[in-house]
Amino acid sequence: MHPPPMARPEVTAFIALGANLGDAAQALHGALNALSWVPGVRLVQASGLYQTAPIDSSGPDYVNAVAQVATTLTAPALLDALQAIENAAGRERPYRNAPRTLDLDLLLYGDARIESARLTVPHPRMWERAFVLMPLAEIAPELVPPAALQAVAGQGIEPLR
Ligand code: A4P
Ligand code: MG
Repeated sequence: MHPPPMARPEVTAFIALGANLGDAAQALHGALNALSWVPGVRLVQASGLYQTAPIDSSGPDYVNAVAQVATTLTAPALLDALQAIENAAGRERPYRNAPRTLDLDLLLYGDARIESARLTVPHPRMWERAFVLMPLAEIAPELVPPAALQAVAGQGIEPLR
């Protein structure tokens, strides 16, 4: 008799969602729904949607949001799931920071620090970006010091009406 496999403990992770092609708000709603169906991922909460000016990027305004999940997946397995959802939404990658139908970035995975070829966590640019920090502060204010929000205060962002 083998003992049953040990269940992995749940880890709290935060995911940034962004889109600026097609019906971006619909893409984000679809992504949240898809996330909630990934085995080993539990959607805990999501911020509202924000309309944001492109940063280091071109094209129409973005729609951005942040989701909190609890997951038994490893960080690389969670990234696989995020990329599968991006691909199912028709994501193409003609060049870096190209306009996109859907971008899902792993911001935080518990308190893990990861530097591998395909994954850097915490997300290296998150503290420079109002489109990440404002929705993150909405759902997890303890993670975003006021000074961090102030540092990105000049960037164009408003709740999507
Ligand atoms: N990768 C490494 N670390 C991570 C991580 N923590 N989460 C690797 C997700 N992916 C990570 O990503 C390229 C590679 O990054 C992946 O293969 C993965 O192995 P990608 O999604 O194919 O390309 P990308 O999105 O163009 O690059 P990246 O680096 O995610 O871009 P950024 O820096 O996130 O910028 N302006 C507004 N207003 N709103 C936006 O959402 N987004 C960007 C993208 C630029 N400007 C924006 C927005
Ligand atoms: Mg990305």
